[in-house]
Amino acid sequence: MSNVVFITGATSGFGRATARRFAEAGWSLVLTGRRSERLEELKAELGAKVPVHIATLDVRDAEAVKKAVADLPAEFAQIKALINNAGLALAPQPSQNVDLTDWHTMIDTNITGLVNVTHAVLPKLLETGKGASIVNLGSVAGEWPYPGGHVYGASKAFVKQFSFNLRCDLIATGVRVTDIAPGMAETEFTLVRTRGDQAASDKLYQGTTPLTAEDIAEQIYYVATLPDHININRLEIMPSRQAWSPFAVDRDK
Ligand code: NDP
Ligand code: 8X3
Repeated sequence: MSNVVFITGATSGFGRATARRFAEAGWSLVLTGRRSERLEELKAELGAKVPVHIATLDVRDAEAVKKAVADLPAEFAQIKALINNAGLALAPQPSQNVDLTDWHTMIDTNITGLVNVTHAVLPKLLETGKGASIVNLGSVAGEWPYPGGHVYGASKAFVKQFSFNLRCDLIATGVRVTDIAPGMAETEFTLVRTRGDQAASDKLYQGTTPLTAEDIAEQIYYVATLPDHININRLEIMPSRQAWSPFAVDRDK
């Protein structure tokens, strides 16, 4: 039987590219996300190559997550890798101008959602044991502050620390945990963050060379397929053309 990877947020960006990368290597795919049509499209694309199971799923709904995992067909029930990728940023404006609902949506998706899926899938990974992996999508924003990062960055700092703490508990189980922390990557991420402003998204990536979804999918595949005795704790990846800035200083006008 082939290895099974369970991917959240497989309808776009890193998640979709990761589905394609694991399919290329012959893994069976469990693909989840809220947009059913996109899941159907991906199943139509990859289903000829490898077994594909799709489940329309909002990671914020703990009961639905539990049910999606409980309802996995037998052929997909022995999970070897969990890719906790579903996530989003909202409201790039300063904290003082942000709607509370946007903060809640980021917390509910990036923190609660990731925890919901981890809790539901963990027993399957423990059954697999040696060589199983949890790959969590953190961000450079979880390590480095920037204006407008507010709850998004804080949610990704949670992802980092949760990943490290999981490692402590799972040390003797064979289940590995990695926090992958990308910098600027061109996906639908900025379109979501700006609520559909294609011009703003294009402008952000214009005149530079952002990471691609495929770049990150390759890193995810790499950490999940290393020899069993290796655990990459955290992988922070930026485009060569991205780096840090000096500290901001407020001066008298
Ligand atoms: P995309 O917007 O292209 O993809 C995000 C995915 O998350 C979609 O498949 C979306 O599916 C899914 N998603 C969002 N909310 C939910 C939800 N409530 N339930 C289930 N699925 C959900 O962005 P990226 O591919 O760039 O982002 C993937 C991850 O990588 C995110 O966690 C993001 O924070 C992180 N990241 C992105 C970076 C970037 O610059 N692009 C850099 C660093 C980290 P659907 O809408 O169908 O539910
Ligand atoms: C997404 C990358 O730089 O917008 O996590 O925070 S960044």
